[in-house]
This record gives sequence, C-alpha cells and structure tokens, in this order.
Amino acid sequence: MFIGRISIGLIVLIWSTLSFAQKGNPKKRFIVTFKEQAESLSAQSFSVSESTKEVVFAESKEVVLESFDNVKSVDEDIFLTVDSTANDSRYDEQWALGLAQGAIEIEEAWDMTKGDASVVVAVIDTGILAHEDLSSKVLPGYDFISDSNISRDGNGRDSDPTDEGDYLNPSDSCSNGSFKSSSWHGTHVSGIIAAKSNNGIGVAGVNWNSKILPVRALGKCGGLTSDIADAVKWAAGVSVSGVPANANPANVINLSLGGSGPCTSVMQDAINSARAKGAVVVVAAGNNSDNLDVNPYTPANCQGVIVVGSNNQLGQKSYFSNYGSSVDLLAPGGGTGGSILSLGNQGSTTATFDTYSYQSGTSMAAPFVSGVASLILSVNKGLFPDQVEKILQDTTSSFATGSNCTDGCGSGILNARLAIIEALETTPDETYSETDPLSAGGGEESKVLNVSEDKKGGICGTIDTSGGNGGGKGPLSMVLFVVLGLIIQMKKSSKLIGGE
Ligand SMILES: [Ca+2]
Ligand SMILES: [Ca+2]
Ligand SMILES: [Ca+2]
Repeated sequence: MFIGRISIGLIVLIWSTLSFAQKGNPKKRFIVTFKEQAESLSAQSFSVSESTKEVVFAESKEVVLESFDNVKSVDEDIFLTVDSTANDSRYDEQWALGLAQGAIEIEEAWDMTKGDASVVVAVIDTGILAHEDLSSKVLPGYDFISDSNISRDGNGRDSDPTDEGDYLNPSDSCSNGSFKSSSWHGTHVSGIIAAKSNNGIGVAGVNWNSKILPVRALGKCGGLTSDIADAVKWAAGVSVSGVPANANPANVINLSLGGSGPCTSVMQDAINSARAKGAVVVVAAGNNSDNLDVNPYTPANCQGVIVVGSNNQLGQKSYFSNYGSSVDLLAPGGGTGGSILSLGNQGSTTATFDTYSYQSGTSMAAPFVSGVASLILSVNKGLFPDQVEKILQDTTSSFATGSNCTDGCGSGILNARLAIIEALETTPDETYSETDPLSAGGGEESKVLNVSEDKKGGICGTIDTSGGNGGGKGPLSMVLFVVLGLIIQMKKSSKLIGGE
C-alpha cells in the first residue's frame, strides 16, 4: 500500500473523530483520486492503471495536494441539493425565519440540519391543542395544574395537557373587569419551535423533526410557582411525587412565562435539577420594558437559565422587552415591523377549530431560542447546558445600526446558521460552566426581597400571595403569567388551514 493512503486513512479517522460531525460539516469535503502504480517497474509501468479514491476533509484543495503523494486528482465533494426553504402556505409571512436584520437565518441552518427526532423540547405553558400543523410531533405530556379553579378541567393534576382556555370573564378576580379571549399560548409557542414544516400548509417550525413535550402549568389567571417548578423537574426526567415518570425527558425546556418577584428556592432547585439531567432551560425576559437589574422578574432572575429578550423585524429591541445584564440574547418577538405568526384557534373561550394567529412578546422570542437550541443538540447531543448557552451567545447577529439597544440586550440577535456551525465544532465538555449575572431578586437576595408590592406582572399583573403559607402547595405561591405583550389578531389571523 502507499504511504499516502495509510496516512489518509489515519487522518480521516482522526479528523472525523475529533473535529467533525458526520452531518453538515462546515469544512469542505474532497474526493482524492490516487495513481495506482504497477507492481513491476517495466518500461510501460508508469502509465496509470486502476485508481483508488478516498474522502478527506480540509480547508482547501491546496491543503489536500500538499498533504499526500501520488495524487491524481482532487475534487470537492459538493453536496447537491436545493437550498433549504419550506413550502408551507404562509411561510412568506414568517419574517423571523429569514434574512431580515431582525431574523435568524434559519434556511442556512436547515442546509446543515433540520433537527433530530430524538431531541425533545418541553413547553411549560397553557397546555396544547390538537392542531393539524403540529399534532404528529407532540409527545404525551402532563397537566400540572393542581388547583381546579385554575385548571378548568374539573380536577387537579392528570395526564391530559389539553389547553382548556385561559379566557377571563369580567367577574374573574384577575380580569381587571373586562373579558379576555383565550390566548392558546402554549400551542402558539409550540408552533414556533416545531410546527410541521414543509407540509404545504400553515407555517414552518424552527425544527422539522424534534418533538414537543407539552406540560400544562398555566390556566385561568396564570399558574402557581409550585406547579411550574414541578413541571420543570418532570419535564427533565426528575421524579415528582404522585406523578408517573416522564418517558421522554426533555433536552430543552421553554418557559415563556414570568411574574414580578424573586427567584424562589423552589424554582431555583427545579432548574438546578433539570440542568443536572442535561436540560437547557430557556426563559422569556418579560414584557414590562423594565431593567431587570433593578426590577425583580422571575424566573428570568434565576441562575442557570438562558434569558431571551425580544427584537423586532428591524433588528432593534422590541419596545416592550425587558432588558438588563441577565439577558443573554434577543430573538424575534415582534413589535415594530410585524408580529410572529404561529398556530392558534378560533375559539375565544373554549377551543373550536384550527387557525393561525399573530402574537408578540418575549413569549414568542424564547421559543425561537429553544428551537435553535434543539437544532444545536440535534447535531451535537452531548453538549452541556452551559455550552449551548455559550454557543447561542457567541454566534449572534449584531443589532441594527442606530439601534436603541446599546446596553442590557445580551450579545445580539439569535443566528441559527452560525449557532449550528459552532455546535458542529464544539466538543462536549462537562467542566465548562458559566455564572449568570445576578439580577434583581436573584441569588441570596431572593430570601429577603419584599414581593408584596407589585407594579407589573404580565397580563394580570399581580402576585397572588407571597411568603409563608399563602394558600398554594409550595412554600411561596406566586402566580406567574404567560409573557405575552400583545395579542394582535390581524385580519390574516383567522384564515383557516388551506384557506390561502
Ligand atoms: Ca387537570
Ligand atoms: Ca406547516
Ligand atoms: Ca444566562
């Protein structure tokens, strides 16, 4: 055998083992054809006879030529495909996925991965509806709402995570005296992450193949910290008393919810235990236009979470988005330029039939990050939560020139393409860790913070009870809300599936 071929074999082995994933390698792939010399050096033996081929990865053709002897030819092994796009009927309304200043470059990421079916994203939210553009991607979830006054399904915890509607009647204590339609928030959030892409109808999700684990914890007026914390633990595969084990532990947990107050020890413990199972926890920054360094907003002020603020289509911070040193990055959430299209339902109280709706808020921004986190883990499942956070932060796009976001908006705007490239080049490292900046109500401060005064707390804006034994199951029963800035029901929102 030729020395060249032996060294190639060795190099291919080393390179493919150490540096490169099998899929979507960012370095170029070359087919090297070698000259095959005859056994005996007769006068005619210098003619080239049978040739052999090898595949190598390298920066350039020149590098390959310099590295090996007896090379007959080097050709780049080009991957031929159409550029990734999606044929969903309303795909052109999904500005957040494209190349606009405030968008995430998802098509370029899809050229490298469309997601792995073994990756699971938990959506801890209002529950889920059986939407035509999502259902096949939904795993069996759970209803963690312990209070039947909040759950609307007539009971406490059970195995059915169906969204029963979070509408409010004027007589409801948290309604501010006016009727409010159901948001179908959990279905909207889930659709951003994993609506069925390229099926010709509706919208495309960030991840074409990974699964949604619906965990219901928010109902009428919000949800209790004790229920949400148990939902976080269960989602990650941690055992929760009285609840069957989760057969599909989540790799990513999306929390598009929050409320004013400290990071409780109950919630921090749940996050810590989920992280110990390897789960990436993504949290919305909230929609109060507040600086989180001085305004306590939870669970964004807990440690070990990826805090996501919102940017608009122009690549600026959305006017409603909270900001501060704990915000890790921004992702599309609407505001000036357009809201976020995803899955909805026509029913204003209980569910009727499938629609698509525009909503805006950091609730919409967080699932873009969760979706890209699931793509990162699809190409490199061994990565640890802090590594995923670092990749997401390292690879952001810059804000628009003259942006209002000079401080407290994290490293920039989510960029799926760059995130996948860095994920492919990152080696799993259990020892890598990051410490989140402390924001108001985080860390030790949570033990002394007075949360009785509430100014701003999401839709309903109040903390139900705090401290001591305030009526719920946990030591601190705080009501958290969906982080939804505006529900913009544009004319397009009530279009039916296939109606276009
Ligand atoms: Ca129930
Ligand atoms: Ca679709
Ligand atoms: Ca963080």
